[in-house]
Amino acid sequence: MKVLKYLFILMCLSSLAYADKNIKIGSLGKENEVSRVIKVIMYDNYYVPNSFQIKAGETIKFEVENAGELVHEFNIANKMMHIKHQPEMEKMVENEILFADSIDKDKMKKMSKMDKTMGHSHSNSVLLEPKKKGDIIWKFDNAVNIEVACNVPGHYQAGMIAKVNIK
Ligand SMILES: [Cu+2]
Repeated sequence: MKVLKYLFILMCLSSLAYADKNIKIGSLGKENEVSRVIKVIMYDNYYVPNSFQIKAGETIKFEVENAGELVHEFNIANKMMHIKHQPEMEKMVENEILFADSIDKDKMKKMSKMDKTMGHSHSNSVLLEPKKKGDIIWKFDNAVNIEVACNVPGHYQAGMIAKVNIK
């Protein structure tokens, strides 16, 4: 019996990992399909609101404002994608593209010609300097483990995460 239980737990764990890797996080939405606008304010290091209730299939326009004193990201993904994205952000810091409170956009453009990851052009993300605003339109699929998070080095670890509940 013990072995069976162990096997069952193992199967659950591996299917979870599998689901996370192949999960659909949704897709870039179209302006004319927007069913709801949600205003989000980013502070150091949290979001207001800090959770979102979404209906599966809904297209949301997030109007994001950075009211903090640091650069922040509004990135819609699952945990695994966030963790994967973090070294890219670290590389942007190392290459002096991303600073605590600013982004060197000229350098970002130049570097992205050599290394695509340096361009930070992800459809599921907006990266904003303090006092800047940005929009992101996202069509949500019925998915689990979706979270909005900031992957500027240290911020995810500091808890800059907003839960997304899709029903
Ligand atoms: Cu942040």
